[in-house]
Amino acid sequence: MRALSRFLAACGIILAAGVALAADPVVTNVRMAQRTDGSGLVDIHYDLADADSPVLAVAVQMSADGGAHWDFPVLHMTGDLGSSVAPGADRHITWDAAAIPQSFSEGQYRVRLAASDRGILHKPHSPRNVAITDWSSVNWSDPATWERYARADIFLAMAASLWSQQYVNEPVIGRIKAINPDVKVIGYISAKTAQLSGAPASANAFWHEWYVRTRPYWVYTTTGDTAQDWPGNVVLNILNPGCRSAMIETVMEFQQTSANHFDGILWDYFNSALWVYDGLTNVTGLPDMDGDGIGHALDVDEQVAYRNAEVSLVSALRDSLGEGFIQIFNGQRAYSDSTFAGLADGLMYEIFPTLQFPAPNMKTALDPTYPFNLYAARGWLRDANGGPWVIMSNPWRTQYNDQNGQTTYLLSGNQWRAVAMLMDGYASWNSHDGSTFSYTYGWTDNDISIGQPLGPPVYDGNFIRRDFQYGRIELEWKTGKYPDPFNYRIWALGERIEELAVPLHFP
Ligand SMILES: [Ca+2]
Ligand SMILES: [Ca+2]
Repeated sequence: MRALSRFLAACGIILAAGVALAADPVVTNVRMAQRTDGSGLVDIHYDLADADSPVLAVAVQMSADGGAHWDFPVLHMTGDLGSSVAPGADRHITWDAAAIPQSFSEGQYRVRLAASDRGILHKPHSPRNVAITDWSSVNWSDPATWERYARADIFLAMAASLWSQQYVNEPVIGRIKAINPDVKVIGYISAKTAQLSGAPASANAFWHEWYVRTRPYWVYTTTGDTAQDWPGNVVLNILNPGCRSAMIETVMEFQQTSANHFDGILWDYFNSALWVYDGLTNVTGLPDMDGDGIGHALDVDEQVAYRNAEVSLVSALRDSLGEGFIQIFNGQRAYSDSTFAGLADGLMYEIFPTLQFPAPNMKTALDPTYPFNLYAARGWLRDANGGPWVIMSNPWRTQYNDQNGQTTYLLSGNQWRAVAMLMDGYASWNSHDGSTFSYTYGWTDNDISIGQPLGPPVYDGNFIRRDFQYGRIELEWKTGKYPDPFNYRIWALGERIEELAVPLHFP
């Protein structure tokens, strides 16, 4: 590669969440210079200080365009980077730029360092395809939590958690955004039920208020029982405008009075007809929203009214909280109803790709000739708010024996990232803790940054390829079916940085 020295510039940044009595890490005096001995080595020096932390996590970020984008691949760097760097003057990183297989053009290269005293590595990623789905109970007062969640581009949180009494005066979302102003924080809201557990005054503040306000609008069954779609979740009569108003006013009130202001909400969820879990044991009869004695599943008029009510709910929220308030839909209606999807800023594909897509499910999801493929669905969505966001999430756990005979867990986030890189979606990582429907925080074991896509993916027989500024992705079909639908390889500057070809995985 060519001499870089003319183009190198350096700067330091601080990434730390300040709390009283704790000292933030400080990076200063960042210098970058290529050696003149013909080795091609580049030295990066910096000073690192933190009054009360013996080790810091330091991540390198690079820009090839003078700092406009920080998504240049960070490869072949050794020295004072990683999860345990001691503070001190003249910390030193060596960048063996000559070891990078592909020559890269001259540009305005810059480096910056992100230091964390919470052990979080703020590595670059690209394209903007990283999501987190966490509907569990999280300690939002922990500064490490703010840093961990700030790494995502979009984060689906449980609205009731951040709107609980505990955090009514604690601007958690603001603290996350202080670390990453670009992250979108989206709150989970039920589109059709209230939880019985919200009844007591001691319950979660949001779910209690939701329960109280929607209590007049419970749906009953054809035998007069309380209708539920899931154990403990009472079905609400969204056909009634009063019910929709109660739901939306509750969202508005918490959005305004809480210290935590979401960028938008995730509606969970919209189907073309009411879905009821068939394992309910303590409910008799069939849900009957219009009270005509005909159960919902058999009542065509009621299903039409239900679909219209979903549209009314979305429209009313938009009227109340504005065009700029993001609305993401979970549920299968928007996966194939382009008009309805046109009301959404984003879609969540839950248990991706097992819902919606006919066998072989993953291959169908990426098949341009399938009318409801991911590219098509993305094209139906609104983009006025920075989206669209197509979020693929799957908490199920898959394991296999790798090339060393060891049990290896498949990170579905890594697999779906390959999909997201093809169709400009967002892969959600998950902890895969083994429990059903456990949507909990997870992160990749391999941060990847190869810049922006250069064009659409190219299909060639069993292969799909897409080129990026600094690399490419190659996907090769296997069964086409979850959980092992394809092999893939991701390259950065001519170097293989990730590969999955079960049982092989790299790195
Ligand atoms: Ca510190
Ligand atoms: Ca009915």
